[in-house]
Parts: sequence; structure tokens; C-alpha cells
Amino acid sequence: MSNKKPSPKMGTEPAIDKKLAPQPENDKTTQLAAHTLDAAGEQMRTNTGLFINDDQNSLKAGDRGPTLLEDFILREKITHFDHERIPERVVHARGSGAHGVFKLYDSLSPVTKAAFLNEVERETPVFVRFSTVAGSRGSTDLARDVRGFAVRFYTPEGNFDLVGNNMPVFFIQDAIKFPDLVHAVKPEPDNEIPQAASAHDTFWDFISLTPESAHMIMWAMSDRAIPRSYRMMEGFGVHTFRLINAEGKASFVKFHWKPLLGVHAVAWDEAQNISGKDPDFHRRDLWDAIESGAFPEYELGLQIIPEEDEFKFEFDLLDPTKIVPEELVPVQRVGKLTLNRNPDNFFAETEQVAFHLGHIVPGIDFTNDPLLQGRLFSYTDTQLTRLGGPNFQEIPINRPIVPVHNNQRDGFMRQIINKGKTSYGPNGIAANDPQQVKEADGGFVSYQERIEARKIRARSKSFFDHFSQARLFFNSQSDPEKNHIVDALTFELGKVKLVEIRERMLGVLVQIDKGLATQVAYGLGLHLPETLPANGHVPADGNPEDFASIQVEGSITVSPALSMANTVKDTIKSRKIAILAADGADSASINQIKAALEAEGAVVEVIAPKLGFITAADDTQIEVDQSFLTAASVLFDSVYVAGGMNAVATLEAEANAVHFLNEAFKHCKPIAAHEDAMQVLDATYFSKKLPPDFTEDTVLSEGILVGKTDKNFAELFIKMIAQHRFWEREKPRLIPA
Ligand code: HDE
Repeated sequence: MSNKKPSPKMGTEPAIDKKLAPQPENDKTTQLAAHTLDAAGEQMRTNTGLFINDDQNSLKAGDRGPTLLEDFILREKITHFDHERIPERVVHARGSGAHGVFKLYDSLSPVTKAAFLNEVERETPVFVRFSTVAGSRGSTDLARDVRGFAVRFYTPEGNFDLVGNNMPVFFIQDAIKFPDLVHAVKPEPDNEIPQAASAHDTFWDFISLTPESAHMIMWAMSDRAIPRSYRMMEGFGVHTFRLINAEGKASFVKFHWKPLLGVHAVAWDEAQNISGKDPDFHRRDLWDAIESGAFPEYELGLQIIPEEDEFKFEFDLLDPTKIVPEELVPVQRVGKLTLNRNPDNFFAETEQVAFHLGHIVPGIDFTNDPLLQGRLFSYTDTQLTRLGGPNFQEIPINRPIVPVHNNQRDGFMRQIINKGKTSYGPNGIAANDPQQVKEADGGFVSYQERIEARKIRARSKSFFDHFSQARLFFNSQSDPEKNHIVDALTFELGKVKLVEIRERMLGVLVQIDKGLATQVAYGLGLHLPETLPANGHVPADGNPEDFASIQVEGSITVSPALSMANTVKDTIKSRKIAILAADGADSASINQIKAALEAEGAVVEVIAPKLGFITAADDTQIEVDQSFLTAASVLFDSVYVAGGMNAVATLEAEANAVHFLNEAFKHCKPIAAHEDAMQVLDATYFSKKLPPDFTEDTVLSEGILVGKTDKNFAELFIKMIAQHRFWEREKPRLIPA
């Protein structure tokens, strides 16, 4: 294999920024380089190393005759092609990966002995895969869905995988229900419809009979399920884990990832549009950001709970349908993850990476969360089918950065050549090598939890409060966020064909919030039901009353940390802004606004009726990035309309430009225009809703700015973009979906 360092290459699609950022190396990427090939300047060979003279014509008996079986070059090429596909992941099939590094702020040795959480000077290599859950590999990125947020740390003590989601709770409390949940959400088995969507009968049938899903349903129907970017979503380990320090003292822990760009979403109508305009939207966004040097950053957050506080809360720490509100246990930010390198090869890295929440290191351990316990079995098991056998840990992306010695041998596609006669222990022939490792020297020892129990199939009564945190989540949302939840539920249940499922679901919602249930019922043309749905986890010989949901008085009723309205809104870094222009545009103001936005790290594209260049009023040439045909407002965060008499006349008459603005308004995006461009805004449907003036107050509440493009204008525009969206605009419910 060649050791040539692969040079980062641009994708075939235009990148956000044409300058390539340096793609840093770390211990893992250096290890991968030994397995990486670059064909630049090389000659073609068969897999056995033979130089190939003709790769374009098969071997025939005469140029019009039959192809000969003898043609081993043809056979090799076709055979390899025939077997290129592997099964996609049974869930989380659609995903995107990136390399990066994790740096700790301060040693966490008081709570954990994990080396990568103790040594401040260490840069731990990381590989991350973001994903949707329900869709196939080729499905849209913008489905309403949970996002996977799987992080592998290549530590000196082996791989630690934090296989989380962008929502802190889950639909079910026990792993035994996972196949049911996934069968219900996946396309229906008779006709394989719908793809990457939960808006269908089987999903809501299951959910309406599974009240433990109520809290997760609130998250899944919120805007968290349609993120603006993988770079703008939180991550959560979901389960309660354990940290263990060098003295053997354990604490409970919840893992969080906090994105430095804040948590932002798109609108549902926008999501549906993006699915058509650019179904790779999130994948492209991540790739382009890393290529251009706008490296995604997240802080690792820990909620640490002393072991003695296990029973201090009104919920059970082992219940994965519950959060520990940040107001009860603050999230301490302990280090930073930076994604700074795109993979060289999607299949070799992103597709073949095999995460497993069972990949832990000394200093981290599990709890008895029954969802967690079932996952411990599933992740290795699924790789045996997906990656074809027990040697998947030898695939370069899966290897730890430390050498592996043990007595496991053989199996399909074994890569390592183990020397010596012994593959067993104890052995005398090889001095009992490889040796077991003492705990004091880093050998892993499971946490010695004391357990005294009877073997029973049951669920703890402490898991039966299904609604108070669902209510906490709903109550903590801003008004626009609440409206979005109502709309999402009305949409999803509106797609359900069986009325009894809709009714049953209203019976769940009414237990969360009567106002919410009433609004959804209105949209569905139904009345709130008198009877509540049965609880799906009653065993065949169980008494339903023993399994009825219980209501617990929560110690807090509102948690500001749960609302995206309270997220970071002080940056426009990597936001995409469209400048609508045409021949005759005012170049000075375009250049000024472009420079001001780019200085803040935004990505600006000029969009015009055709590609090439526009000739500005002063006869200078301005390069066009996209034409109205290929661009779409849903692919941008904000829009500026250029001035210049002729340009404005063209844009006013250009249906695509007016549509661009109408859509940007509908999706609550900041809109700015040169004062000469007022007539373009007059052509939009929102012209009647333009604020009477463009003072700082109206601009920052309405998200529309028209004026002379000077320094003040640019500053205000930047503040507007940092706000992300002006959801209040939807309030009078006048915006069409
Ligand atoms: Fe997973 N999950 N899961 N899951 N999960 C998989 O493993 C499973 C759960 C999560 O980017 C599979 O390698 C069970 C919760 C992510 O490669 C599989 C249960 C959370 C990914 C599997 C859960 C997750 C997976 C499919 C219920 C958030 C993608 C392919 C007990 C904490 C990882 C694979 C990647 C993938 C099983 C529930 C996160 C089948 C049985 C809760 C991010 O093993």
C-alpha cells in the first residue's frame, strides 16, 4: 500500500467556500493513512497486481463475436461490482461522518479515571457520525426524525463510543420493545410506504398504545426533529451512565453535547421543500463547512450526580424517558470537540464504522437502564450481518489506536497475521502471553454493583409516570415552538387513515396538556375522547390497573434549557446569505454588504437570472454563484436584494426572485433590501405587511430591513441574521404552509 498522504479534494458540487482549509492530522488519521491509496499518477493493475492494458473492451472471439469466459479481467471487474453493496444499518441507515479532535478543559480525575478525561494536554482523535433513524441510506436528510449523534473517541485505553441522539430521551423504556418500535415507524410492510416518515398508521398505532413514548413524542414533534444543520443541534447520551474515579468511587452521569453555534431548526414547510431541492442538505452542509474551515464545534457537558443521590429525584435515573432537568443538576462544560477533517472515502469510513455503546474505557461504566442493557447486545450482533463477520473491528476506521493482542483468531477476512503457536490461555509455551492486565495498570474491571433480586419480567413502578416530563417539555416551549408542535401533530395524525388511531392519540395528548390536545383535535375535526388509551405494556395475565400511568408532581414546571428560543443567537458564522442581483446592480453596496457579512464568517452567494457574470451599473463585472433556476430560498438563511435601477426592474419582473422573497418571508427569515429595491418588495405578497419604518426596534422584531447600505445597515442586518428566524411572524397564522 502506498503511504502517500491523500490530498483533500473538493466535492463535485460547489463548496461553500472555494478556499480549502488545511485538514489536520491526528493519531487516528495517521494510522488511516497507512491504509489509504491515491491513484494520482499511478498505473492500473488487476487485484493481483497485473498491469492492465485494456480496461474498456472485453476479450472476444472476433470483434463482433461472443465474449470469452477466459477474460479474467472482465470477470474480476464485474464480480467485484456485483458484490459492492452491503446491508444498510437496520436503523440510522442514512448518515454523514467527520473526523475531529477532543480537548479537555480541566482534569476530571475527581470523578473518573478515564485517561482522555484526565489529561488536559491530550488531543483525543474522534470520528463522528450523524444520522437520521427511520429512512434508508438514500433518503432525505430533512425527514422529521430523531438524529443520531455517535462519537468515537480513539483513546490510549481503547475506543470509547458515545452513541447518542439529538434528543435526550427515548420512545421506550425497555429494549425488548425496540423491534416493535422500529417495525412501526419503518415503511409499512405491504407496500413499503412511506419512506423516512413517521406520519403513517403503524407508527401512531404503536405510539398511541405506548404512553411511555409521550415525552419523546413531544421532542420528535418539536423543531428539534428538523435541525438547520448537524452543526446546530445538541447531542445526548440519553441513558444515565457511571463515572468511576481511581479510588473506585462511582457517580452517575448524563452526557451532553452543546453546539457552539446554538441550536436552530428549519420550518416544516421549508424541510419538505429542501427534501426536493437538496435531499443531501445536511450532508453537504457538514462537508462544505469542514472543507471551508468553518469547523463544527461542540462542548462536552456532564451532569454529575453523586451515587447517594440516586433516589433524590421524582423520576428514576434508570428510566430513559426522563431527563434530569438542567435546573436541578447543571451541565458542566468539560471539553471541546472540533470536527476538522472530512473522510477520504464515504464507504470505508462512514459506512463501515461500527459504533457500540458497549465500547467503554476504565472510568466509565453502565447502569441498569433496561434500554441500555439491551443495546449492549444489539450493536455487535448487528455488525455481524452488516459487515459480514467477526473481524469488523479490524476495518481501519474501527481499529483502536493501540495495538490489539488477544487469543481471538480466524474468521472471514482476517487481516492480522498473528505469529506464534499459541492462541489460548493459560499457556506455557509462550509464557502465557498476551498477559492479562492488573486493574492498577489499566485492566478493565466492571463496577461492583451489589444486586439482590428475584429474576422477573417486570417494570419498576418508578417508571410509570409518563406524562409529567412531556408536560414539562411542552410548558417550557415558546409560543411559536408550541404552535409548531400542534402543527406537527396535526400534520402527522392527519396522514393517519384510521380514525380510531387519531382518537386514541388524542387520549394520550390530553394527559399531557388539554390545550394542546384541543388544538390538535380541532385540526383533525374530532372531539376529545372520554376514555384514555390502554397501556401497551400490560402482560397477558396482568391487571391493567397495576400498569396504569401515574402522575407525579414535578419539582419544576418550566425548564428554560428545553426551549430553542433561549439558545445562542450571537453569531452568523457559516450562515448562508443570498444576494439577489441582475445586470445594472449597484456594485458598491453589493461589495460592501458581502464584505461585512463575510467578515463575520457568513457565506454569501450572488444569485442572478443567469450564470456567468452580471454587469453592474458602473460596468464592473460581478461573478454569479447560482442562477434562479438552481438556487432556492430554502437553501439560504437570509436574503439581500441589491439596488440599481435596471437590476431592480429585472428582479421585480422575475417570478423566481419574487418567489424567493415570498418563501424567505414565509419561512420567517431575515430579509434586507437596498432602498432602491423597494419596488421588488412591493411585488411580494407580504408587501402589505412591511413595517411602517425600519428603525432598530422594528427591524429586530420584524426581521425586515430596507435602507441605504451603509455600516449601520450592515450591522443591523448581521444582528437580524444572528436571530436566525422571526417565528413571531407566523403568529397571526397568515403564512401559508
Ligand atoms: Fe441504536 N442501534 N438502538 N439507539 N443507535 C443502532 O447499530 C438499538 C438507541 C443510535 O452512526 C444499530 O450499528 C437498540 C438509543 C445511533 O453507526 C443497532 C435500541 C440511542 C446509531 C441499534 C437502540 C441510539 C444507532 C443499527 C433500544 C440514543 C447509529 C446499526 C434498546 C442514545 C450509529 C448499528 C452509527 C444504531 C440498536 C436505541 C443511538 C441495531 C436495540 C436510545 C446514533 O444495533
